Amino acid sequence: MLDYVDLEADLSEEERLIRDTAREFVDEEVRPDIGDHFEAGTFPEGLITEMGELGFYAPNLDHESTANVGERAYGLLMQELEAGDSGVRSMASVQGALVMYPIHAFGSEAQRERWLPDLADGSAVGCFGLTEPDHGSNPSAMETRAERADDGGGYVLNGSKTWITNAPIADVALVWAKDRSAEGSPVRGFLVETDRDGIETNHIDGKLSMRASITGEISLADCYVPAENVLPDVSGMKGPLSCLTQARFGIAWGAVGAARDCFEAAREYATDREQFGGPIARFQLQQEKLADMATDITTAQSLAYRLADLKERGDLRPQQVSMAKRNNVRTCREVARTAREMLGGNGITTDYSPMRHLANVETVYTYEGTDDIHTLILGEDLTGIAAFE
Ligand code: TGC
Ligand code: FAD
Repeated sequence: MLDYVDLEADLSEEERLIRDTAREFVDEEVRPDIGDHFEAGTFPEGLITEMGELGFYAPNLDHESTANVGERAYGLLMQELEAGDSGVRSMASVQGALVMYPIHAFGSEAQRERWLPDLADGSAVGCFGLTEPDHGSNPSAMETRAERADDGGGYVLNGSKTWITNAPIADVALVWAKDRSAEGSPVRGFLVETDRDGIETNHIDGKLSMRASITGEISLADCYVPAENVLPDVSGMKGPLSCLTQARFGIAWGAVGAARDCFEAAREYATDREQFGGPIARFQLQQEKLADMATDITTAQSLAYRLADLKERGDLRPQQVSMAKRNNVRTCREVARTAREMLGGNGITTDYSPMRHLANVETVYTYEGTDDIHTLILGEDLTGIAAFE
């Protein structure tokens, strides 16, 4: 397995254990039939509780229901899951970074008790509703709104969210909406149980990317939630954007895993496949591709390791996460394309992983902030001038 600058040497026993557990899980439970799920457009739903039992949801949170491991261990977990499929890492990202993290960071004690144990063991599934049909890259323009209910104690939600991972199978949706009852209508987070009246979640079909992942819409029509379902400790865009920083950190690691899986498939194929009387790996053109891929993956992985160290000591800035998300997903996209090419005609099938990773990475390039948006976040950080306004 590619580890060109021996990063393995610096791993603790705990980090190796988590990485090896995730690698074994992917080898035994994901690889054998993920190609079939990708073709069928289904998520292997049996894995949801299995991943919970293995402690794969938000193990980096400090809570009695989670493992409380370090950020590098968490990153290694995301790396191994995405080496299997981006849909599997997405499952863990959404549940952990986008639902459990905000409940842990901004929720009440009652919300933590109600949801964290069930989300941690996979007996409940959560989803994160930020994107709307008319507001993707600019969520602060969202139209979903919360108004005080007549009883004065709760809220009534109206609006719609789209492209929401796991919405159709979720037990709880964390819906971000503008609170019209407060001065300036700040964005607040609402925990909406999906069996309430007034909420509907519909499946989005026809995806040609991230096919082994469930995606849906959320429609809210006069959906009542009691006041105790509002996340009490955050108000404004900082709430959802803080969650995105957590998930983008995981994606920066995950992209390295998918890229590594493509590289390994290409290296093995090039050594086995014979043309012109010998393995194609003997041709300098093929060797250059492998050398470029290995170098780019190693660079991306080094950035991910550095990010984890900064996060561990509390010094990580969102803009640094943007740099890593942008760079590592770009690397993955390029590596997947080159690996697919090296596999020739066989490379376009689900018998090999590169084309599946290549299709998935189009989503990863777009969600959690498009490549363009991360470019502009970096541009603002480097110049002090925001391009968004
Ligand atoms: P802005 O005015 O810049 O900031 C508002 C407040 O938020 C703070 N902040 C952040 N905090 C933590 N992490 C970040 N990344 C943060 N970015 C900003 C900021 O300091 C400020 O705080 P305060 O205290 O001063 O109020 O915010 P803006 O509304 O102008 O946002 C700008 C922009 C364009 C960068 C932002 O909207 C953005 O990132 N857009 C991209 C949208 C996006 O990424 N959507 C993702 C949806 S979820 C998803 O895709 C899940 S897929 C998961 C899966 O399946 O794996
Ligand atoms: P738009 O914002 O309309 O962008 C279209 C194009 O315009 C892009 O190329 C973009 O880079 C470019 N663009 C936009 N603004 C600028 C600018 N200022 N300067 C230059 N170029 C610009 N969202 C959730 O809330 N929860 C989820 O769980 C979730 N899961 C997802 C799962 C999948 C499979 C997919 C595909 C998406 C998911 N999303 C989710 C939504 C995702 O975050 C959005 O698709 C993404 O933020 C981009 O928004 P958009 O699709 O509306 O594109």
